[in-house]
Amino acid sequence: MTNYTPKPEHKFTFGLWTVGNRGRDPFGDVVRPGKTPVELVHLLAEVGAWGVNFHDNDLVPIDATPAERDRIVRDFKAALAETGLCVPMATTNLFFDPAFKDGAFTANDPRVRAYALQKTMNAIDLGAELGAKVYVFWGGREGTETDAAKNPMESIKRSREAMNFLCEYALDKKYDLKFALEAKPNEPRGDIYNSTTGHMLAFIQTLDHPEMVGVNPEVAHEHMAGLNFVHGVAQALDAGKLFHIDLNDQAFGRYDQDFRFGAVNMKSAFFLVKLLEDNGYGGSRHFDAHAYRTEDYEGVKEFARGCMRTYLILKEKAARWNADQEIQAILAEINADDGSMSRYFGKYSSEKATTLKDESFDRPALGARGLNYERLDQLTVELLLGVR
Ligand code: GCO
Ligand code: MN
Ligand code: MN
Repeated sequence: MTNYTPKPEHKFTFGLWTVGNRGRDPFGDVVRPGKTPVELVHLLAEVGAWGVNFHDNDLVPIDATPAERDRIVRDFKAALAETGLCVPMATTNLFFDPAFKDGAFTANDPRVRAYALQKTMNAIDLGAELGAKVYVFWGGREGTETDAAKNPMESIKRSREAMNFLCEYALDKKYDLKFALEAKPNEPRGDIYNSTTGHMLAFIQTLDHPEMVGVNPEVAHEHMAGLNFVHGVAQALDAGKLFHIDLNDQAFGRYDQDFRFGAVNMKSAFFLVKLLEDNGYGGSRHFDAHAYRTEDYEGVKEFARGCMRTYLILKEKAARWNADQEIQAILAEINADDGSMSRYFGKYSSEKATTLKDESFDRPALGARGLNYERLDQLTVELLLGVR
């Protein structure tokens, strides 16, 4: 029987804003009392997390004096030292303050754009001081409700200029930091720029320092867009760009629900964990989610424990799937290759092209062959349901 206790090597992390979420929504007020960052670090240690992430203002209020900042950071460091938690990732809040109502790096007002750069440089300093190695950018307000308001070409240029400036800043300061860009199709803006992980991957290639910039895909965000998250993450892995990941869950077609990992789409959560584990993903497993609004802090701990436990159960299921003889026999059959076609694959040559054009194929036989995917999927379902 496997032990599903989280350990440091699993690299499970939570943001201060996740377990610290107080349940406010557009229709109702907070339902849980506030906890300080120090209290949240202790809560995370109690449930067995490895690391804690934060936005600048989750830790230091936006209007704190330098003396207050220093005291808060000192207390936070003491809590980290006491509990053994680390800070693998930090990020900037560029969405809450009314100054950012029209965006940060893409706002039409140049003073807002300059303030956003200043705020981000200070937040990068804070993250680096606490040991963060990944810096996330989520531009929740970088978008429009009406395209009359902003020129989309100009917005792309502004986003690029901001990322280039901040890459140079991190290099100038000699921080050991990589950037991870997080896409979301909408919410809070009507439409957000670079709306999917695929858009972000293409955008990164246009930057001055593409090597230090990757992605932070989030389950809920790709599902909001109706996309297959596993495929998006595979593309990021293939590009060597999966620097971070936001795990949660979400019913298709809904607003951003931020449910506990695996709470809704069990099968896609399984194939995601299998993808990450089979391919040796070495980064944080960050849960960007929060407890139901119905919960008190005991429920919040249940939520956090549940995210990690489900991940570990799915990891065990993935190992079982890889070891299951019947499943593997079907896979072997599906991928059978007698080598007779190998001469046509790989690098192009005009000779290859000519021989391939002369080859004859039994098209009806190709189409008539049953592939046994029904059996394969049912075996997967039974394995997940615990009867295999
Ligand atoms: C959201 C986003 C955020 C970001 C966070 C880190 O939908 O609100 O997922 O939670 O991940 O701001 O940059
Ligand atoms: Mn989100
Ligand atoms: Mn997120």
